[in-house]
Amino acid sequence: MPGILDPKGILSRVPYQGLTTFWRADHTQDLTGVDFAVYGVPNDIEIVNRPGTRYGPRAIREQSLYVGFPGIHWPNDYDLMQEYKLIDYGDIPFYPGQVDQMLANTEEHVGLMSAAGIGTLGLGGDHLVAYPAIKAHAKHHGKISLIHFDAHTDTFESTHLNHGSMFWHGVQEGFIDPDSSIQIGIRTIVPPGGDRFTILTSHQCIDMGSKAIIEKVRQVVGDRKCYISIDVDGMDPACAPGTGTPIPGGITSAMQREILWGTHGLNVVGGDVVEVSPPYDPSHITAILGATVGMDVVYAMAAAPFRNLTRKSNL
Ligand SMILES: [Mn+2]
Repeated sequence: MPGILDPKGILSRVPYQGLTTFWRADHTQDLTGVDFAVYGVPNDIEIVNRPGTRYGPRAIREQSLYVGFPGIHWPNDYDLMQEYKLIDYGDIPFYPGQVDQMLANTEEHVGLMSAAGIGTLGLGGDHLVAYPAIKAHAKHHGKISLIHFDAHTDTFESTHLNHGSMFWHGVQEGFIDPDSSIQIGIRTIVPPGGDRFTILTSHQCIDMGSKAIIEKVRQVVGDRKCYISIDVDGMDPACAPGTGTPIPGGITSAMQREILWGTHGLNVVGGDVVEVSPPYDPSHITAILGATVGMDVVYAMAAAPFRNLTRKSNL
């Protein structure tokens, strides 16, 4: 008697039951009436250190079933799934090892979503998967301001696109505006030219505290169209051990989340959670964290003024 025993459908979200999609969203590529779409890009072949992020999207999806159960993603006061249409688009298709195909297909699929007015959340995959997604959004929204969490700036000049050079390429190609972009949690060398971005090292962040960081983010980005890219290695390896290039001395997951809550009201067009590498984390805590901050990004997209969304109810 499911209708009687479970009038709000809460039991259908029991974490260990049923098929796995992100946050139990419907798996479809039909974009009709969709507000937000989550997609995976299981790519990890042009990285500079340890592989494994190809398993990231699946692990984040699985752990997302434990996040926000039974429907409220604390500290938000409403169930996003009840108020808006969120879908799990599935993974972007590409033949294993074919990075050019991954880039082209990601750009094309995210482009379709962006053109339909949909806010996107990408699940990496290594950080290169952010490049085609931002490029696709820039085609519809114009130059993008980046809110980038990472231990590394990923602005290294290189003839090749990889997970440490893609934001240099994004600036060169003109779809990322470094002057209205901010990088948070950095604790590795800043390459020449990389300082056009506003940079907060992890140690500055710890000194400043979340409120001052949020103020800085809002000041740098303003009301521009922005994209939130979360490399989980921006957080300390104690919080996110399952990643390819961990650097000790990062911000905490608590600070990461507080900063994301502080992005409500900014014009967030899309975002991603990248570099979750399950083979290095048998506890799955990194994937749980990936799902948690991923949902935080979706809630931030729902609060973007340009989207002008109205909730279905006043829950
Ligand atoms: Mn990165």
